[in-house]
Amino acid sequence: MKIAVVGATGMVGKVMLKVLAERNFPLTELIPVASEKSVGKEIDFKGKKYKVVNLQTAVDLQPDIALFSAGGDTSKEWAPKFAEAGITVIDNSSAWRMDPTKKLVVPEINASSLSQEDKIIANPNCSTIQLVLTLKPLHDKYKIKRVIVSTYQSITGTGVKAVQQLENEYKGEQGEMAYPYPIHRNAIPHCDVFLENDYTKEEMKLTHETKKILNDNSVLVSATAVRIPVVGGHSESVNIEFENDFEITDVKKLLSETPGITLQDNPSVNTYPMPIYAEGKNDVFVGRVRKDHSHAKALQLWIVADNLRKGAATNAIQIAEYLVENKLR
Ligand code: 11C
Repeated sequence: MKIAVVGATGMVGKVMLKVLAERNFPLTELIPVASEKSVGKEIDFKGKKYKVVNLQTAVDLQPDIALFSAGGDTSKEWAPKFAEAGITVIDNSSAWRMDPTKKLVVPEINASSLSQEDKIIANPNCSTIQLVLTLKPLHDKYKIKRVIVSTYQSITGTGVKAVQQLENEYKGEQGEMAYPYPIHRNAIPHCDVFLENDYTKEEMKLTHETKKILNDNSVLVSATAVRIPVVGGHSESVNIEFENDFEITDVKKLLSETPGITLQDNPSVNTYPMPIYAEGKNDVFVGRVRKDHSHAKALQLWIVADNLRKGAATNAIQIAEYLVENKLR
């Protein structure tokens, strides 16, 4: 497999390279792709050096799969060019996610819908992936009516500029701002841009993408997305209202048996997921699982995952692994 990583010098791109190496992806050639200013730079991958190329060179080199993480504009312009050249694109931006002709894939849930004809495959938003992986087994068993989610999102979701802003503020230095307010010692209830309905785009991604991945428009989702000065991962406080009755022991058993989820839930010894411990891990961590005392058919829980791994790079590479294993590429 010849694999191109588009956006190889970016935050997610670097994690993609790390995850490809860790998982021993069956790769015969790596094509790191980045903007013109990085072309010619060398990237170290599994002890070998690879030169960064531009997008057109990457198309000409004919990789089998291109993992895109270079922003929506680059994806909109270049994913179709790669696809036309017969290259399968797995795209981490929001450019194609809600396009009805494109699949939005979390492999544990809906990889089986993929076929050879899918040339541009969308990777969901980070905060959606960890939510939907947890919701899916619960929806199958108890039928979800409504989800209320509040997120506590890592600054790495915004990118290097945000990490730099936090570092500068921590050291008391002036610098470029990624956010309209200080992030050090703060919580900013504003991820991505505001929309006409006064929700943010990040919040509406949680609504729309969840419905698409669960393949059920009847599931209602209302979200509040908050940026906090954390780097290890995104956390989510989630309230889920079901159609059917449930037992808390059954819910915990179900979640603990779900591939991709690690249940960390033992209040008596202070066991619950936290981003500092999720960092660098591929799983989604679930804890604080309890009955909502204010509603007989509602469940309350807490979900944490490394947004650069399962929320981005790992999920994309799992899609690539599925394509290879099933000879769809
Ligand atoms: C964040 N979820 O943490 C974003 C980052 O739609 O792929 C990824 C944005 C996207 O702000």
